[in-house]
Amino acid sequence: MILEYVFSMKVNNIQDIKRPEGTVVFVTGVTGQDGSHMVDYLLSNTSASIVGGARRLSVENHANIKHLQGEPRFQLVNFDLTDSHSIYKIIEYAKPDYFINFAAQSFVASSWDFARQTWECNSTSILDCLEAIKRLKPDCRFYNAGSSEEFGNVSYEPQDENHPARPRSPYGASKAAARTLIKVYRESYGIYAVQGWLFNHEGPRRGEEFVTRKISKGVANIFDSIVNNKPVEGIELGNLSAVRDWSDAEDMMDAVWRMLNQEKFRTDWKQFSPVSLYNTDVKVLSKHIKDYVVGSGEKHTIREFVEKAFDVVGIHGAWMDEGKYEYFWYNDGPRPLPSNECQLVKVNPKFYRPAEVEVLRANADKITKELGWKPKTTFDGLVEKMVTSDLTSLNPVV
Ligand code: NAP
Ligand code: G4F
Repeated sequence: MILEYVFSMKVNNIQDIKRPEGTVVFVTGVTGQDGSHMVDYLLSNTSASIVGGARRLSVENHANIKHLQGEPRFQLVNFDLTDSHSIYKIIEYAKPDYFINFAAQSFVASSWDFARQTWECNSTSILDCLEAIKRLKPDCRFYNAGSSEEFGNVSYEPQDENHPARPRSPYGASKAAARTLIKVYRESYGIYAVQGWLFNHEGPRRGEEFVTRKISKGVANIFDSIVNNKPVEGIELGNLSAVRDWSDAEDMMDAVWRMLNQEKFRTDWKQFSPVSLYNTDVKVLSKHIKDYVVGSGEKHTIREFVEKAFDVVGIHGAWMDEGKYEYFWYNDGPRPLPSNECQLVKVNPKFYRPAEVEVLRANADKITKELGWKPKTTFDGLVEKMVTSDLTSLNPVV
C-alpha cells in the first residue's frame, strides 16, 4: 500500500502542460488496454513525446501505465472526453501533431444500460474533437477507434471496407455515427482524420468484464483452486455460440500508426504525384487517405476460447446439454474433482444481450497490401499469453 502511494504517477492539469520539443502525440484512454499499448508502441517505435489523457476517478486505476512511471517522454494529464473544454484546452496547450482517441464507453453490453452516455462519449465528443482541431490546429492528425461492431448484423463474411454499417447496439451505432462525422470533416475541411474498423483485440490488459479476460482469469482461478485443494468456482457466461475474430492488442497499434502516416506506408502511392512519399501537406493527403479493416481473418466461437484456455493449464472437459442449460464438465486435470465442482463453465442468461452480433471476421487484405500491416500473434498464442499472465498474477514471482 505504501509502495503504491510512493510510486503513484504525477497527474498534470491541462494548463500545466508545456508543449515538448519535436513531435507530440496526445493519446486518450491511457488507463485502458489500447491507450496504454499505444503509448508503449510510440515509445519503442518513434521519438515522439506523448501526452496521455486519463479522467479523474475517486480511486486511481493506473495499473496499465504503472510501468511508465519516470518515463521522460510521457506526461499524464487529467482529461475527460465528454468535457469539450478539456478537448479545446489540450489542443491549445499541448498543440499535438497527432490526437489518438482510444477513450470511449467501450463495453457493448453496457451501451443498452447507458445509451445516452455511450452516445455522448463515443459520438458527440468526436464532433467536439473535430471542431477543436479545425479551429485550433488543422494540421493535427486525428485517429478515432472504430469498431467491427459497426458492421453488426453482417450481410457477408469476411467483412471488408465495403460492408455496410448495420449496428446492433447503441455502441455500434455510436461508432458508425462518429465515422460519418469524420468523413464529413475530412472532406469539408481537409483534416487528416481516420477511423479504422478494428476487430476484437485482447491481451493481459483487457478489462475483466470482456469475455476473453473473464475466461482467462476464471481459468487461472480454477487451476489455482484445483492445485491448492480449494473449492472450485465455475465461470458463468452468456452466448457461447458468438463468433469473433480475436487479435493481440499489441499488433493493432502498428496498424493505427500506419493509418495515421499513410504517406510513409502506402505502397500504391510511390509511383505518382502529388501524393508522394515526401508530401506531408495534410490537405493534400486528406483527399487520399483511407479507413481500413484490421483483424486476423480467423474466427472462433466463445466455446473454442474456453477449450483453448483450459488446454493451456492441462484441464480437459466436454460440453454437455444445450442453450441456456449448456455447461463444460471437468474430465481430466491435475486431480479428480468432486462432482459438485465439475461444472467449470455454465450459461447464465443474464449475460445474453438484447441483440447479438453473431459473427465477426475481418478481411484485412487491403491494409496488408497497401500499408504492409500483418498480425504477429496467433489465436493460440494470444490465449496462452492471457492465461499465463493471469496465473502469474495469482502467484507473482518475487
Ligand atoms: P478500454 O480498455 O475500456 O479503455 C477505454 C478507455 O477510455 C479507458 O482508459 C477509460 O478510462 C477511458 N474513458 C472512458 N470514458 C472516458 C471519458 N469520458 N473521458 C476520458 N477517458 C474516458 O477499451 P479498449 O479496449 O482499450 O478500447 C479502446 C478504444 O477502441 C475504444 O474506443 C473502443 O471502443 C475501441 N475498440 C476496441 C476494440 C477492442 O477489441 N479492444 C475493438 C474495436 C474498437 P477509465 O479507465 O477511467 O474507465
Ligand atoms: O468480449 P465482448 O464483451 O466483446 P464485444 O461485444 O465483441 O465488443 C468488443 O469488441 C468490439 C469490436 O468488435 C469493440 F468495439 C468493443 O469495444 C469491445 O472491445 O463480447 C464478445 C462476445 C459477444 O458476442 C458476447 O455476447 O462474447 C459474448 N459473451 C458470451 N458470454 C460474453 C459473455 N461477453 C461478455 N462480455 N461476457 C460474457 O459473460
